[in-house]
Amino acid sequence: MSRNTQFETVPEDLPKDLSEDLPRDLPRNSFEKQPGRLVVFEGVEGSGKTTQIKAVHTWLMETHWLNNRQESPLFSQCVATREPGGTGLGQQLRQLLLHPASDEPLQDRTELLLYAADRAQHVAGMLKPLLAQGALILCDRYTDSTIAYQGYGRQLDRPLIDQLNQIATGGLQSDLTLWLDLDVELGLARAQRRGSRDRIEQATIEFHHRVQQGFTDLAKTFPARIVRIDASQPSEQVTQQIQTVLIDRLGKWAKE
Ligand code: Z5A
Repeated sequence: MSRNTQFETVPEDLPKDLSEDLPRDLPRNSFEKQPGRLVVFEGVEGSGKTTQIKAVHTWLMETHWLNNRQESPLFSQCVATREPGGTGLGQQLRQLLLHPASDEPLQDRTELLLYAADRAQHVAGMLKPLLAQGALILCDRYTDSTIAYQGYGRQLDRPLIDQLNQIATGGLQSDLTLWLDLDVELGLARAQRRGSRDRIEQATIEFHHRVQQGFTDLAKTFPARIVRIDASQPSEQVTQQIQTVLIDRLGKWAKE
């Protein structure tokens, strides 16, 4: 998908089923008064984050939360972005992290710091300004990925990771995290069907299982923020699960 772009067009093939259930009795907030919201998609490789962000964005643009044809949409715009690589500098860091030019091994702490640098640039340069303008942001990975990959996967010190996440985000947390839960082997098989594997996809299967354990533990620890989505279902059904969660959250946010 194209990243960091506001999707201006409304495609023809919208999933319309659930949008009819959207509540119509919203308070007339203008987005000058309403803060933006950060919705994060997390999960193992190939769990369908990119596919779902695209589908959910398309659906949201047709709803009254965002549709500019409505009198007062709740959000000023909907922006899809990702980590690593949500900014210009971030794209260079992403290249270093996933497709390094040199054979020199990337040390675990170097990897951690590069993800933190990408996040610091993303949060201060893009996420916070957009949220201040009342945007709804759909972000492919955020702080939980660092806990799952560098904490559980690389087994780096958790207090160090929490501290770096805090420094990089300035305390900005997601309003909602959708955890696309999928069996590790299935996800890797899906991702590998696309062709060449990046540096992290080439890690051992034990590494990927530890990452999955990380997401499982995080979802148990933060049940209000992290919602589990069954990502083993066909794509359209995964989208419907996400729509159901979002309709509930958007309704609550509209009343706050
Ligand atoms: N990382 C980290 O270590 N620490 C951090 O702090 C952060 C990240 C922020 C980013 O890579 C890497 O950085 C990532 C974690 C690490 N590790 N790796 N590798 P990325 O952004 O390139 O990759 P990814 O985030 O893992 O995403 P992905 O592999 O591109 O997968 P995805 O976006 O979740 O899935 P997809 O592209 O939507 O779908 C994959 C394929 O499956 C595709 O062919 C789809 O058509 C298909 N698909 C999707 N949904 C379905 C369903 N429901 N059924 C069947 N097939 C499906």
